Amino acid sequence: MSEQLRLYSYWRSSAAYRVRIGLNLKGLAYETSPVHLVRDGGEQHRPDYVAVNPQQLVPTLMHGVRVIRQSLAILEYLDEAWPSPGLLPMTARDRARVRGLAQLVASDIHPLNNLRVLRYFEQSWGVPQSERDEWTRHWINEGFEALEVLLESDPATGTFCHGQAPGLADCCLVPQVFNARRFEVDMTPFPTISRIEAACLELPAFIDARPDRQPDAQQPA
Ligand SMILES: N[C@@H](CCC(=O)N[C@@H](CS)C(=O)NCC(=O)O)C(=O)O
Repeated sequence: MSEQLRLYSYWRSSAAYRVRIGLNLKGLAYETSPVHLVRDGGEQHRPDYVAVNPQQLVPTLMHGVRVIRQSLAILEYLDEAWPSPGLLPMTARDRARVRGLAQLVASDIHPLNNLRVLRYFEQSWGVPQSERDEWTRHWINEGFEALEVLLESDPATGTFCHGQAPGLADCCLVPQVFNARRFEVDMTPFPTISRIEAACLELPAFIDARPDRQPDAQQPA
């Protein structure tokens, strides 16, 4: 497992942010290869990156010569390759709960608000910025309403999404709250989500993964 880890990342990508948290929680050193999603029409569309990730999305993780795509698959790969500390709990039932929380964010909230979706609205249909922002807020709110209930009502929720140690669901929650704040979602109706985010952001693994701490952090082009 001594081969180099390299993460194709963009500082504001919430999917890449998930993986940065996971790498940090595992204490794994990695190199960052920035892929600017905005500059020059988006470096994710450059042939050299398309060869690595035909979906033209970040993140992509290189482990030696292995290429791993999709943030949740990358996080589970890290967890299998470096089991301690675990990102998933011990029992099948608990693992299903944590994966369910993670997928609520990664599969059902985030894709609706992705850059390419918002760009399509703008370029194909001329949807103005204010309405695109409203769309984003709508889907974050709807997802967070369910997530708040699931977290608040379940005794398995602890300081973190599941128990007293951060894991896969927290890797997804914190970047999604970052996006919510960026789009000025009112977080007042989501006290449990906000409490867990605050607990995570006290930990170096989460602090070091923050967008503004990344080598490519800057104002968008
Ligand atoms: N399901 C993918 C989603 C990846 C994704 O959507 N990445 C965004 C950034 S958060 C991206 O690269 N967007 C580029 C674009 O929309 O052109 C994953 O979890 O890795």
